[in-house]
Amino acid sequence: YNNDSNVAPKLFVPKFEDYQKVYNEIASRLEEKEDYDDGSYGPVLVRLAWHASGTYDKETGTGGSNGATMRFSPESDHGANAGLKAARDFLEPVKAKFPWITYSDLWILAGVCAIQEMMGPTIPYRAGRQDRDVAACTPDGRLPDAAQAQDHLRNIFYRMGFNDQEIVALCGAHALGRCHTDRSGYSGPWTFSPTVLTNDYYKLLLEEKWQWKKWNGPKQYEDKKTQTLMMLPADMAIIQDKKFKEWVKVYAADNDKFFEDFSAVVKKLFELGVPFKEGTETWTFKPVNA
Ligand code: ZEM
Repeated sequence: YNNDSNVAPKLFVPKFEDYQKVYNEIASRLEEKEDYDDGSYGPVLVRLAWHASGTYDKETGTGGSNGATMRFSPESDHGANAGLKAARDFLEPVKAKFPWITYSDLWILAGVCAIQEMMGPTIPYRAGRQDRDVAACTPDGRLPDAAQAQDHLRNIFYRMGFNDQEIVALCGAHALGRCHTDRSGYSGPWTFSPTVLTNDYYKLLLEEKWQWKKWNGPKQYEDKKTQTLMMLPADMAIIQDKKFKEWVKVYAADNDKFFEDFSAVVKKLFELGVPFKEGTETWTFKPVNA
C-alpha cells in the first residue's frame, strides 16, 4: 500500500509550546503598535475577552467564551460591543500566522497576554474552545449597563455565576483603558496609568472626591481634583453598596490580595461555558515584556 490516499493525514495537535508562540506573537505586536490610544492595544484586548465571556447564562448554558460569535452580526453590532472591531482586527494577522488556533481560544489568550504584559498577575489558561456559527449569537442585553447600579450589577453577574466578592474583583479591570465617546459615549480613563494593572481603581474610588461631570454626554463622574479621571455610575455603585464596599477596601489596601483574587476570577470568567475535555492541562505563559 504505497499509496498516499491510504495514509491517514497527520493531525497537528498543538501543545503548550505552540500556544506560547501565539502568546509571544501577541506580546510582540503589543510592543510594536504603541501608537494606539494610551500606548497599547492591551486594554481593548482585555475588553474583547471579557465581552466574549460575559454573555454566559448559567441557567441555559448559553453564551460564554466558547464560540467567538462576536465575529458575526447581530452580536458584533450590540451597543455594548462598540469599538471591539479594533481588537478583533488587531488579532487577524495572528490568526493568519497560526491558523490552527480557534478564534475563541485566540481572543481569550489575547486577554491573558494583555493582562500579563500590562504587569498584571499570571492568568492560568486552558485551551479547547471551539468556534461556533452565527446561530450561537447571544441576545443583546447580557452585558452590564454602565448607567445602572448595584441591583443591576448583581442581576447580570449572578446570572454568570459570580458572587459579590468576585464582582468587585472583576471591576478592578477598570484600572486599565478608558472610555471613548465614539464607542460607549463616556469619556476618559479611570486611573493615571491605564496601561499598567494596579489596584489604583479601588484606591481612587475611596480616596478621591467624585462629582458629576458637567457636559452633554451621558451621566458620569469626574474626580474633583484634576477632572481628568472618570467613574461610571456602575463603578460608583460598588462604593455605594455596603457589601461591595467592604471588598473595595480590601483590594485598595492590598495589591497582592487583589492580584490573587483577580487572577482566579478572570480565569473563571474566561472559562464560562467552555466544555473542556477531561484532563485538559492548565498552562501559565511566560511574560515577554512585563
Ligand atoms: Zn468595562 N467598560 N465594564 N469591564 N472595560 C468599558 C471599558 C473597559 C462596564 C462598562 O460599561 C464599560 C468590566 C466590567 C464593566 C474593561 C474591562 C472590564 C467601557 C468604555 C464601559 C462603558 C468602553 C469604551 O468607550 O471604549 C460595566 C458597566 C461593567 C460592570 C461592572 C469587566 C468585568 C472587565 C474585565 C474583567 C476594559 C479593559 C475597558 C477599557 C477598554 C479600552 O478600550 O480602553
